[in-house]
Amino acid sequence: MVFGALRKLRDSLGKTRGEVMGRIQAALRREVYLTDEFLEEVEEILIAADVGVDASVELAESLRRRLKQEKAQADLAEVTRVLREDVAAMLGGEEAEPELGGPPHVILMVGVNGVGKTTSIAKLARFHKDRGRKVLLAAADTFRAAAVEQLVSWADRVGVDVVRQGMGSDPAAVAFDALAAARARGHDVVIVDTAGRLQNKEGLMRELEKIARVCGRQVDGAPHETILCLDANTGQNGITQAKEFSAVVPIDAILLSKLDGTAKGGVVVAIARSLQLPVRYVGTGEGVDDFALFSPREFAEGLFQMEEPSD
Ligand SMILES: Nc1nc2c(ncn2[C@@H]2O[C@H](COP(=O)(O)OP(=O)(O)OP(=O)(O)O)[C@@H](O)[C@H]2O)c(=O)[nH]1
Ligand SMILES: [Mg+2]
Repeated sequence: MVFGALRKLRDSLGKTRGEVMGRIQAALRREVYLTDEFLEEVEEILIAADVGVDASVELAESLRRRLKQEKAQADLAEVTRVLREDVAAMLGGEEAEPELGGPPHVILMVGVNGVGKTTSIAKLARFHKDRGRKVLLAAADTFRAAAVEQLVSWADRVGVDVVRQGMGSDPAAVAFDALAAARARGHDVVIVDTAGRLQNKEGLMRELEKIARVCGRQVDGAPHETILCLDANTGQNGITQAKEFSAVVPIDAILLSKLDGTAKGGVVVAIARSLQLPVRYVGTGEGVDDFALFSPREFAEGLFQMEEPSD
């Protein structure tokens, strides 16, 4: 199961990998030596994959330093190896299971509209259920029509409980009810769904603050894990979202969704560098199992992996 999950992360990087490695390979066909032009091109390729300017410059610089010492002639296997090692080191650590608070361990899922919060909640519910925990979902997106039904339908499919109220009711009240229910019925994990909100909409952002505060009144230290869901396709814009959300509720971890559909998977590096926040989970497809704990090593290997020669 663990190996399957790791393969998902690697597979989901297919588009980004194809783009990055294809271009590096093409550049190497033209340049036999590690020239400045080649290194600049690597830098550009990384920036195009949304690795971020600072990290891209640093990675190209390290290639120059490390490979010039070893040999001047550029070799794809060597370039790939150094990039892998450097990116893994930049991201640091190994994948880690989340530490649980509570009980119940309270997770608050936040993010802008349509990034994949509700789908990711279903995946996360499955993740905890697979570990033998009793999970309860709180349908605190009472804003968007059909949001509650969407969550209830996921809860049914995954086989976990859900607390709901009517459309338009106070989301903080739904969270309050859910936590009370979890305490009464012995749930280990509560995951609170929230409405998508643009980071510059003051009223909705205040509402988020209120939801978090109400959780803290019900359960000590709650929310224990506030997860910001970012869509990998939005690339660098995700960093702005993270900064704005962090100003309202302290974010503990990033869940990067839709890694499967993007050639901009390098944004993981940019996020890790410019925010002091770990990317802890990734979404690798639309299904409930298309989910993985983020592994820096697996990510680096998945990104810089030589394709089978096609000619
Ligand atoms: N390919 C892919 N699609 C995803 C992933 N995660 C979510 N989606 C899709 O993204 C779309 C939006 O997902 P939702 O879970 O409804 O997003 P949301 O953030 O809850 O949206 P709002 O509640 O409207 O703010 C759906 O079509 C999902 O199937 C993923 O990891 N990969
Ligand atoms: Mg939703």
